Amino acid sequence: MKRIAVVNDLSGLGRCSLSAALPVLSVMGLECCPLPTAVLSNQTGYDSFSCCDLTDGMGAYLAEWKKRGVRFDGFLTGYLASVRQVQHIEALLDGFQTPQSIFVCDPVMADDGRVYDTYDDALCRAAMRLARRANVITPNLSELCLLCGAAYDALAACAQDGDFSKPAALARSLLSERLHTVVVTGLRHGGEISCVLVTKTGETVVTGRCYGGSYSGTGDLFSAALTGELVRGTDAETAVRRTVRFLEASIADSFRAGTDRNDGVDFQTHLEMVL
Ligand code: PXL
Repeated sequence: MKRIAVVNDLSGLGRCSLSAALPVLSVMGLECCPLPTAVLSNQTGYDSFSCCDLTDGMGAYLAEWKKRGVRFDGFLTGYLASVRQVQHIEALLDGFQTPQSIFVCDPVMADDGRVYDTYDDALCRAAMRLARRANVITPNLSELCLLCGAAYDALAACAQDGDFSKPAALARSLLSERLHTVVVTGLRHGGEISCVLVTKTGETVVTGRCYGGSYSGTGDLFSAALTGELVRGTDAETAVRRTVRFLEASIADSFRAGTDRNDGVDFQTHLEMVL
């Protein structure tokens, strides 16, 4: 069975991070091995939360994995709480990444042109360093701009009109021998939301209907389903199409049910879509 190491937190409520990756990758027939960065009562969008930071334990955790001689076919990283966590992820990659494995990095840093409050300059630099080691990245438009040193506003205005030529060109400029796939996510225009997939061989826009605002955990569900597909050997375009359909169905249900955005989306009833 193929095995994927997923570095993320475990949040008791919010259907995000490891609570999203574990069911999705398991249903796909893959072994999801969590490297938890923190345990929270609920994701941080709610009014309050408890958090137990596990950074200090990450080194010993990895040392045990190394002792066992475990091999991974894929790696997935997302939200980062500190530069020290990035250093542990780099140790994970140093110890286990192979030419055959796929590292998918969701370079979480910003949204709507604003860097998240919890990301200072040092953490952004570390997140970008990590993204440079990836084979696949899934930035939103704000993160793409940070990765490329580009200004956000003009690009966002074009994207809102459904013109994705500039994000596609920026994504292409990031491709390297190692980084072969960039998926720019969450491009809203009119009543739709698109992803732009850029690979060495082409560009594709995949569009779904957009329901309501943004829901907790959708980025984590997206990166988990995409990673699972790519590790299973699905081509990038099919992988993105299936992932977008899965998210679209899950978000549609939550929208119709009036689910609070903090509670995440009703993906559990659509897991057969990624079986
Ligand atoms: O889904 C992203 C995410 C993951 N983990 C925690 C979060 C969030 C988003 O707010 O708070 C703890």
